[in-house]
Amino acid sequence: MINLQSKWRFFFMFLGIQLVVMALLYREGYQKRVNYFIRIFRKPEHGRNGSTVVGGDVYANLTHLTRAHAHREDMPYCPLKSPLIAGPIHVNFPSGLSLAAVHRKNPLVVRGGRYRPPDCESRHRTAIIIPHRHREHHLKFLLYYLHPFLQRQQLSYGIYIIHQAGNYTFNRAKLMNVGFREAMKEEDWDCLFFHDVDLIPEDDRNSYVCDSNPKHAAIAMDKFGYKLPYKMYFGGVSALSPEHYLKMNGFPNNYWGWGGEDDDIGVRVSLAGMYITRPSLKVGRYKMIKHKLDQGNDINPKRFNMLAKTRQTWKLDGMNNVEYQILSREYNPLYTNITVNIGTEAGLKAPPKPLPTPAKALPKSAPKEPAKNPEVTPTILKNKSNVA
Ligand code: UDH
Ligand code: NGS
Repeated sequence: MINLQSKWRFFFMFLGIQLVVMALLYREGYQKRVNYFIRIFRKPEHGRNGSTVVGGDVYANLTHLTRAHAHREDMPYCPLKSPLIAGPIHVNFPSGLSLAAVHRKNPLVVRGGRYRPPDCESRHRTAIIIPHRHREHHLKFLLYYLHPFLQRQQLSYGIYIIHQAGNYTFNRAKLMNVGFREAMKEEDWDCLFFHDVDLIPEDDRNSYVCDSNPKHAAIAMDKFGYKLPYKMYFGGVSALSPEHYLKMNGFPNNYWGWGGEDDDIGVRVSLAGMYITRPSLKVGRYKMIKHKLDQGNDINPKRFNMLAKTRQTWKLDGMNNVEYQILSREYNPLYTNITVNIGTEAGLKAPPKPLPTPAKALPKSAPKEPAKNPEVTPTILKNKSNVA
């Protein structure tokens, strides 16, 4: 029979255990422990190859980083392998996320979406180039994950959004050419990541640093069952140094609409005497934010014919003939937003309009000079007539 005394003994033993557990939680770091318990109860995600991948919070490890001290000159180089790297990242898309909240989570990111590790001199300077139009919702999520992902890798980095103005057919590859030139004007980046807005990296060991040859980073996407869809696939996310980029004359300017431009870029790599490198399938994992084909980005019916001619066209079309007009450059807290008029197949300037018939003559109040390209309605014109 249990008497009153032993009841109290049990009670104090229970209390003692509670105190020990609480002390352990406190000592080991609250965040880390909570994550650990969450992971135990979360349903594990299964990779296609049977491997179980359980990701952690992309913001774990970063909270202790504080603002840089004034004398950056005496700072040591960052270690070869960042101690902040933790492997798989848990990616989900919670409703109600705002850019302001992403900004609050990333207090060390400065104007224009720039970052330098506060406690060491980074060994790498990486620019992220994101082609964009009407995907603000995706951009928010990408920024939420990409900023801490890059910080964990102890990179000096900048994020550039290259926003196609107007409603004319989208041109992903030409926007990348614009991004390359405009980013290189600002800083001597040693690596450029060309990054779709809807792809979220799921493992921070996927290094956002260039290789000795062009790298295809998004090799294992969830929508392809975490496998490469075909051997020459070069879409989604790729990384080139400025030397690689110029050696292959950049990307093609003439793929308007969906499809084929990434294959053309892949072919250019080998035509320029280089080859594609890739991370492992375990590390090059991405989750795609699901969406349908956008308005203004119809499937390009000419893409197969164009692809068949890449060997003849790559030296004639690319960085050496890219024409565009910068409409604005904004240094937002989380990214640099470059809005650009890339024109149409007919060129930067629209073809001349037929003269109005007398009956339809313009009213006197009409502007004397029509807009240069009626497809493009610039809302913000800060750096006018910046034709590259
Ligand atoms: N993008 C935009 N706005 C657009 C179109 C494309 O921002 O209107 C950018 C964005 O960065 C996007 C990238 O260009 O991630 C690639 O475009 P995409 O996402 O449409 O291409 P993806 O091949 O998806 O990833 C296509 C989905 C349906 C294709 C069906 C054809 N079989
Ligand atoms: C190929 C396209 C690529 C595209 C890839 C994946 O067929 O541009 O599919 O598409 N090439 C051609 O059309 C010539 S996806 O499944 O992401 O819609 O990137």
